[in-house]
Amino acid sequence: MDPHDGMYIDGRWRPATTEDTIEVVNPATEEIIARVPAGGAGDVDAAVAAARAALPGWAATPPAGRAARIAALRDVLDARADTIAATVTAELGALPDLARRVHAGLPVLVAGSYAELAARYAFEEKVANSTVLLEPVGVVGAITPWNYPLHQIVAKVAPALAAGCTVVVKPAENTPLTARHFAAAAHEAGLPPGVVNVVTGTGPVAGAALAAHDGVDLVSFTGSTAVGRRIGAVAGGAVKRVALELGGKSASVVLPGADLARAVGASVAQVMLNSGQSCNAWSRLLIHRDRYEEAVALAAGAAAGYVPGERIGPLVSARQRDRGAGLIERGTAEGARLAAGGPDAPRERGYYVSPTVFADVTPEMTIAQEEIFGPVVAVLPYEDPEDALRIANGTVYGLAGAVWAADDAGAVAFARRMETGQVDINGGRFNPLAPFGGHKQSGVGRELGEHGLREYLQTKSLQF
Ligand code: TXE
Repeated sequence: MDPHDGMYIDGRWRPATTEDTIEVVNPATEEIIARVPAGGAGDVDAAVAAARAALPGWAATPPAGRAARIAALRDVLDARADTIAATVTAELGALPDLARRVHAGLPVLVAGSYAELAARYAFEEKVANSTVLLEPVGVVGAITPWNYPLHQIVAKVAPALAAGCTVVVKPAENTPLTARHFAAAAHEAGLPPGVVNVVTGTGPVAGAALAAHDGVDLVSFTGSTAVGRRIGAVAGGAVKRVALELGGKSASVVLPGADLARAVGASVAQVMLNSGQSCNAWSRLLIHRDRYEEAVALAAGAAAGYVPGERIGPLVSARQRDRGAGLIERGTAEGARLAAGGPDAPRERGYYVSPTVFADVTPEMTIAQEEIFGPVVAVLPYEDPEDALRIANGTVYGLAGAVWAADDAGAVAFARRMETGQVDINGGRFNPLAPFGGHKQSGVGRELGEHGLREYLQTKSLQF
């Protein structure tokens, strides 16, 4: 059976139990490129049953054996990177270079990091007269979004496998084709049947069924705060483990003495990456009042360089495009000044939004509080570093951020007081082992590295 005709359950491709389908649309052309089955509760049941049946064998596989399979998965993902990148371009709209470097490349790094971690991790600890066993939590329900379609899956599945858990993935509606490539890669990597299962479907049907399923021990969700709250409530009610990676409204804070041009250029670039559809986007740029206009001009100039269709792709869907354009209109209506871009569509076809920079933004405006998930930078002035800290911490979110200062020590002192899960210091480099996740309403739990692995482990202590 062609992998694009069914669901991956118990090590094989099989037809869905429903007749419903989901249309997959290319956001750059607005054309329907595929239809995939919209799985129902029956498909989720079958996938969870397969994952439960596979659990004892996989959990009992020595860590070195699990590490070898994860390394094989990394190798298959690496070997198929060009095909995966082309699929991400087709269903997400990511430009080819970004698709290859980040969308296809990053998961290879992450899978590799968990192959290494599984091999060397101490799944037993000594605590005085006790031995603490770190055991797999069990069956994981992974509900993932479309913004980094492969990374979001691998960032959950790789640590789950390293821990000895088995997994049912419910990928986002917009990007099921990348998820299928992942399933095919897991198969080719020789993971035993049932260890990894992929059920395509809608959030309210397949996603909700998975989150509420009695056979699932841990729900790991990445997506909107609204859905995350609901999943958290369901999981809490069932006394089930839950990890939530939700929205953000991260601040890039440029302190006096920092290299302004470098800080502004890098901050705009960070937001424009993936057309602004990153939960860690530094969508607020905080600048000292003395250099505010200079920074606005730099940001506007940088944004203007992101020509839609050439240097920046579309948003994933008409819905996301409309939401972004609506929030831009709201910004103007609430009194912010457009320094670049605006709500008008920059191209005739495709769900593009113009790279936009807002000046004269005050902390209470909607565009300074709500996640836009589009190529929009809000530049806010501050009076002094204490004021900057108040503004930076003044949202319900706390996922990421950046501090730019004359030296690292000054930036670190400021970063220590930020209510957020990850801060880049003077343009830090990405580290796939650094824990990623939210403070406040940005979520619960961490992904990546050892902290990401621990989410999938539960402890048992033996007293001697
Ligand atoms: O997310 P949803 P959407 C934010 C971002 C974006 C907004 C809306 O601000 O503009 O969310 O995006 C599944 N039970 N982020 O609507 O609906 C759904 O099928 C169980 C931030 O796309 O939360 C998909 O697989 N599952 C973000 C996943 O949840 C349900 C990434 C995410 O979709 C469900 C994406 C339900 N009732 C959006 N309803 C980040 N943190 O990176 C939906 N789903």
